[in-house]
Amino acid sequence: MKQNVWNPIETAPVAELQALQTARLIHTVHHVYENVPCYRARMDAAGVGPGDIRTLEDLSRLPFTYKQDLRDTYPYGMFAVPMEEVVELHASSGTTGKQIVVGYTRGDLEVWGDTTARALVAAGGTPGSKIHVSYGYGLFTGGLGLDHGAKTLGAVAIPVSAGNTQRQIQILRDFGSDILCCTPSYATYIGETLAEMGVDPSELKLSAGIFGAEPWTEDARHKIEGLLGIKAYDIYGLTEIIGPGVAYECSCQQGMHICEDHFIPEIIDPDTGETLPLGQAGELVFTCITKEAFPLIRYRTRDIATLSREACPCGRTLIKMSKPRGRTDDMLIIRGVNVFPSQIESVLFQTGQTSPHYLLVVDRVGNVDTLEILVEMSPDFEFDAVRLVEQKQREIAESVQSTLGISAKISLVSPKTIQRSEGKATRVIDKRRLYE
Ligand code: DLL
Repeated sequence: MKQNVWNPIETAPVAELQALQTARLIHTVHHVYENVPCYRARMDAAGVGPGDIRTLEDLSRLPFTYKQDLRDTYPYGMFAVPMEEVVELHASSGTTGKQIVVGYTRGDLEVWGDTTARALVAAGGTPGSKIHVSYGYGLFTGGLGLDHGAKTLGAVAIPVSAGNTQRQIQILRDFGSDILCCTPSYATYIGETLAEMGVDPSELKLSAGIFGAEPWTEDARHKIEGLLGIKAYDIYGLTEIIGPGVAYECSCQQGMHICEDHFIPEIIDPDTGETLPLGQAGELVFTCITKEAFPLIRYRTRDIATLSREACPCGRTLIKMSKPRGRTDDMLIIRGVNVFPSQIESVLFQTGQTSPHYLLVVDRVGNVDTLEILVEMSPDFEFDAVRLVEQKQREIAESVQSTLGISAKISLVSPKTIQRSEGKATRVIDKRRLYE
């Protein structure tokens, strides 16, 4: 099932790719050592000079970069070029702490456009396709990231940005959008609104969606595909590395291909920092090897995933990453049990008659952690029948207990009571943080 690819490097022999990575890594290590005081100091302290990095194996000799480093050098301390060469800035606030700022040269924007164009082509995009971008425009990288890709491809960017959902649907229908780009939670919201407005998905030209910026499950994929009548593709990225387009899915959907000609991935044990073999789950770490303005070395993403070099039927040779299970800092520890919100989402989908909308409320009563799962029932659920509600709550509690090993209070709530998201959904309220 060979597919169209945007850039021939996507299907290059691995040896060729690795030779390219090696040359680019050597160049970047010199670049950061000469231009970023933080890297020079780190490398000096670790006793590694740029001349010591000659092969891909040498990468592990370099020190890690942490989000805290970017905060400590806020706003421009990690920039590796003078501001005269920077043409765009973006920022990410994250859920906690000071925001970080990233910059792009003209060359960096070309790389970014190329990587997101790969994602668009992998989802069936061609020059002339209408790309409806409902990721937020502004300092968030989602909107402009896909926009750069659409223009690079020669497709038509429709910069709708997030919000005003009924208008989104009008534009989808009237403009004849082919590919929808937004977060999976917003795609669900758009799909539900479509149904409420009585618009049949067949009235749209939409064939695919490119959804990312937050974790989502395979069940969520099927739900969105049904609501919108499309094939749903995953896309991964983070502001610090470039934004969306670090990795993207092809139609085989056996993982996301990492643009490893630009970003070298590693998986490490988050506790020891030790590099783990392919296939083992751990923290994703990226090294940028072509960035000019903001090249990060061994950046700790905190995302937990696996890597695979298994041949992909699409013909791409780029290494694949699994859907990130979540971030180490999103992982909840409830009475000593580690659980990611996405694992709870899977259980909720499997119990049926629930909608994809839920909220986890974690608290501490006395010295004991408590978990309450608010979950919306689908509109066809008979809410008035108390016995049915109690039975469903018990059923979900038992599934959570048997699958994840934690007890939780389940509260079924009526449809449309959990707030909808136009960007990244808030799934957790951890009240324990208030006591820290
Ligand atoms: O979310 C960039 C982006 C925009 C990616 C649009 C895809 C589409 P940040 O706001 O810096 O950047 O957040 C990055 O979001 O470290 C992951 O934890 C999470 N994330 C991004 N894509 C995915 C995905 C953008 N496909 C953080 N699946 C990352 C799961 C994702 N988590």
